Amino acid sequence: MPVSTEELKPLRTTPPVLSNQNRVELYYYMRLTRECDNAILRLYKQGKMVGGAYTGKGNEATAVGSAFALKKHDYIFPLHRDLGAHLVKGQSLRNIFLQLLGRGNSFTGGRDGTAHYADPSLKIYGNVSHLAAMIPVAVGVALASRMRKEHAVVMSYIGDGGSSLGEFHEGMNMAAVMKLPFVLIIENNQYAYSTPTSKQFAAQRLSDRALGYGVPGITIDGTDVVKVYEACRKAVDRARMGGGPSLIETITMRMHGHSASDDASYVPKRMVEDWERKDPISRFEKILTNDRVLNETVMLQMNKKISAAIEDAVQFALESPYPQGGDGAGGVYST
Ligand SMILES: Cc1ncc(C[n+]2csc(CCOP(=O)(O)OP(=O)(O)O)c2C)c(N)n1
Ligand SMILES: [Mg+2]
Repeated sequence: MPVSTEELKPLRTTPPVLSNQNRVELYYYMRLTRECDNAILRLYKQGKMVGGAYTGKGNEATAVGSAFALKKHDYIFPLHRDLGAHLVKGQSLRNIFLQLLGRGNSFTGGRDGTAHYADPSLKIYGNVSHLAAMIPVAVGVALASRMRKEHAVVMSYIGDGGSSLGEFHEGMNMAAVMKLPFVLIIENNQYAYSTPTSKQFAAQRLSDRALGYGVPGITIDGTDVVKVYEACRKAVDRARMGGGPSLIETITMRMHGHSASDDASYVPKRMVEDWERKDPISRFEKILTNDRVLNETVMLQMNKKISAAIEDAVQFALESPYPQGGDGAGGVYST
């Protein structure tokens, strides 16, 4: 049921060229994400985290740059490395830390941790544990959204490991056949837990799979926030205009163990050192400093703002109550 482009006029175009203010925003969200991740690791070591702790170190440019290409009414299905996407989409730090610390007043009421939550008011639909299971759900949302003529785009994410699952194929194929407003980002960060990409797939590039679905596919440097934004904006605009889905592979590195409890001793030291030179945040910082967009005063203000916001959110969450025992039976069935 292809839709004519007449029906899908964009409500507002995202900037084709980023202004300096946009670039500072991108930098700010990457820094905020990194500092949140550091706070998460600290809380984990203090025994305050409920369940495992995951970071998106190395993935900030992909998470932030991609979500920046979305409008408020677009849908996002982020993964466990995509805290930056939650933040860009407008999630508050207080809500993030309530969820991570399993509090009773969090989105899931303490039933689940990490970013396994949904916030329909911001159109954020976090992942469930089962990798790739959300892809067909996201595709279904794209179909529903088109039927409702919302002019919205659905952006979903998957890892290099998760891209081997059947739901990846099923979702991508359905989105392609129905020309749905859907963008799938493959975060190729070299490992799926301890499995390197050489043992995960034989294709040269994961974006080559796009040809098999009849959709555009591109592989980009996932540590370059501007490149990520530009590629995603193109795909999002295309999807919104009725042009159908796209596949975007971002090449990154998981700069930390799979979770806080994984020392990643299976990753060659040399490899980590090489990727450290491509750190998405320090690279962009250099560019913005050379362009005189960032200076010491701006950085100082930003650091203060970030520290204060994280401290407030962590404190608020720590002081919030755990769920009551009896609450566990609630919310099981839809009323
Ligand atoms: C279907 C399924 N199999 C296994 C797992 C356990 N698991 C959780 S994350 C993960 C690694 C995922 O790797 P990748 O998709 O590359 O994402 P990354 O963690 O590297 O960002 C595994 C094996 C799972 N959650 N779901
Ligand atoms: Mg991976």
